[in-house]
This record gives sequence, structure tokens and C-alpha cells, in this order.
Amino acid sequence: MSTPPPRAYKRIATEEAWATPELIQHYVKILETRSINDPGFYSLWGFFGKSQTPRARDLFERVQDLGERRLSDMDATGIDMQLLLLTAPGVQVFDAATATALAISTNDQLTATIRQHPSRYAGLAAVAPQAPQAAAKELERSVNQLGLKGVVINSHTQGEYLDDEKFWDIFAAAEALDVPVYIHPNTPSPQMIAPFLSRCLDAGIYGFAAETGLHALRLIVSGVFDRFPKLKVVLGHLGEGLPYWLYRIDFMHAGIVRSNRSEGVKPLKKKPSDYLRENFYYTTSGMPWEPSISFVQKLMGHDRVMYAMDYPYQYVAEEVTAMDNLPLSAEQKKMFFQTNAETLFKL
Ligand code: 1DF
Ligand code: MN
Repeated sequence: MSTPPPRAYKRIATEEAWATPELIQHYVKILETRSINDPGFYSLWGFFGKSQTPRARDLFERVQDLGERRLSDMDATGIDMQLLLLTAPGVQVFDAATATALAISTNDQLTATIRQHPSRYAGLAAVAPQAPQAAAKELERSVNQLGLKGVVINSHTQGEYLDDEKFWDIFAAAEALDVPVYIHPNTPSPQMIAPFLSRCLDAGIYGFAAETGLHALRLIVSGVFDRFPKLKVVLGHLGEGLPYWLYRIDFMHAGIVRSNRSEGVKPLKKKPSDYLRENFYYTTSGMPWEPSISFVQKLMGHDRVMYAMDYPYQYVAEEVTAMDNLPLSAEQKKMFFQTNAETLFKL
């Protein structure tokens, strides 16, 4: 038997979830005491925490493992490297002091693991937006001292969005460090979740995209990217639906600005679509489907779209094969799987 030719690219998966046992214990305590007001948290983690199905039990274990099991799962699907992101909702459900301390210990533990397996893992910092100045400091420490590659924010923080200027020290730090902010999904905020919940539409099926797409649009129309023009934001799930809306968002936004309808909308230097093309990057987490990927590559450029698996939540070997078979030139495929991630995250 002849051996297949070596692959011409590394497969780097860029939205891979992990958690510390310590964080999970905090989640279990919230589930037991019902101590926070976040229906989406109970919907998402109640399912895992009570291990209600074999799939939930399995995910619950895999998300906490950074050792042999994860590495052999990566080998089984041909993933060379994972970029690790603290799973949703990260530390964003706790009080500010608890969240700030947990972010620090989480980043330290992530760094220790990466140093054991530097060719297999890289990671983003977790921060607590509840304490924005401490979050900015922790991002600086994570990048400059720990070697982490950016920061993950799991969408809303107790119903608040990062377009509120009180959070902008985080963006200032990210821009100054030249590292990306990955806005990862969370379940819809308490203000908007009711009609999702009653039909189980709150998580990956649609609610995540509604929540995270809204968050990204709030950032754009609030002027975040006029204030921080070099800020880089990453969206998973091929942009949480926004690329499909590009034309209509521009058309409607222009009308809203002209009508002077609200203090919340001021003129921007550019069209919303310009920011989505110039400040944003897109990963394929959960969307391993050629028509959508080709569409986003066509709109945003081949240098802005990169591979993500969304391990362990979407751990499917056939999807990797489908991505290998995307209709791309050799050069484009290497950008998609490897070099776009290396460039953006400085791997
Ligand atoms: C799921 C998906 C759960 C994602 C997640 O966090 C999550 C899921 C608990 O499918 O159960 O972050 N996701 O990124 O799509
Ligand atoms: Mn994810």
C-alpha cells in the first residue's frame, strides 16, 4: 500500500472550548442554588450539569480534558492545533471579584497546559468585563507575560453589551497589544430570551447567532471602530448571520442616521459593511457547509475566513473531510486551515 502524500497545510482549529474543573464546580453551584438571574445559563448548563443524556455527559467530560483524550480526539480528526477558548459563558456570570480572580487562575492554568504542548495548543485569555479596568490589565498580562493570543468575550455580560463605553478599556488594550477580541456566543440575554426558550431555540440552533450578531451590530453602530480603527474582532459561525445581511444593514443604517431618530445612532465614518470587511474575521465553527463558506469568502475575502471545529460541541470527523474538499486552490486552502490563523493570532 502506498502512503498518502503529506498534507500541504496544518489544520488549526480556532474556536475550541475548554473549562477548568474549578469553573465547572462554580457552575454546578449556581445550578443547585439558582443564584443568578440568567435563564439561558440554566438552559445551557442545566443540560450538561445534570448529565441528562449520554451526549451531555460526554461533552461535560471532554470540555474539561486538556490531556490525552483531547489530544487523541485531535489526532483522530487530523487537527494539528487547537486555539483554546474558555467555554461560554466563561466567568461572565459571577460577581466582579469572583470573576476577576477566576479569569486570572484560568489563564494561568491554560498557559501551563500550552507550555506542555506548545505545538498542539494556543489559547485566548478569559477576562471579566464586570471589572473593565482589571479586565484590560489581565489581557495585558495574558499577552505580554503568558503568551496568550487575544481575548474571548462570551457575548453579553449579565445583559450588558460591550458597546457601553464603560467597557472600552478592554478594546483600548486589545488594539494597543494588536490582538483580536473573539466575540463568542452566549445564550440570549435575560431581556430577550423568553420566546427562544419555549421552543428550545436559545442555543446553537439560532439563539446564539441572534445574540452574538446583535452584539456585533451594537459595536459597529455605536462607533467602536471609529474610536479604535485598528481593533480586530473575530466572529464564529461564519459571522453569526451578518454577512447575509450586509446590503440591508447598510441601506437601513443610512436611513436611520439621516432621520436623526435616536441618540443611540450617530453618523459613522464608514458604512457598517466596511467595518465588517475591515475589522472583522470569521471562523467556520458549527458551519462546515460549502455554500455558506464560499459566500462569506466571496464577500469578506479569503484572508478573513478560517477554520474552526467548535470542539467538543461539534466534534465530527466527516466535517473535517468536507472542509478538505472545499473548492479552493492549494494556496487558498492553506490560508483557510493554517496561515490566516497564524497571521491573525500570531501563532
Ligand atoms: C454548544 C455549542 C454549547 C457552543 C456551548 O457552550 C457552545 C452546544 C456550552 O452545542 O451545546 O459554546 N458553541 O460555541 O456553538
Ligand atoms: Mn463555540
